[in-house]
Amino acid sequence: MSKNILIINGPNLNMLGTRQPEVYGSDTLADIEAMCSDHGQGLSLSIDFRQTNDEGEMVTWIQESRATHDAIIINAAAYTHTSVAVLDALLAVEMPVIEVHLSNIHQREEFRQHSYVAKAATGMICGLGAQGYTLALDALANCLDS
Ligand code: CA2
Repeated sequence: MSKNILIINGPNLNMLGTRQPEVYGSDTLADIEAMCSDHGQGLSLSIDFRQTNDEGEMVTWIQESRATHDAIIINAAAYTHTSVAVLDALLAVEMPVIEVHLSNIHQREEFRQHSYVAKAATGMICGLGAQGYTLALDALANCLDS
């Protein structure tokens, strides 16, 4: 049976492709969703791709996923660096979590170099742009298989 993967995108990622292409690339979030759906099909993973600008909604989605999904890929965007609430929710679901960032957060401002999400993540991919999402799917296919 195919596994259900929840892909969560945080605040402002709905603006991808419209500004700062030198930092975040020129793909829109819809382009990345299409890439993930295609790639997921090849791995027999079913993809539930979402974006929110609301921290509470993100926490609720993570909590609910326990009953409905097998693993999470999360680009929590700015909440990565600020949200203990998102961290606590991720720790509570007890399922594989892959953290993704389009940019290399370790080459950027100091405040972006700390991630609360990392504490709950099985692994983290950053700096590879949209490809980070498909690499995260590969990692999960591997990890859910074993
Ligand atoms: O590199 C990433 O994926 C980030 O998670 C993106 C976040 C940033 O706060 C993190 O430090 C790193 C920002 C997403 C904002 O995306 C925009 C895209 C286009 C125009 C404006 C914002």
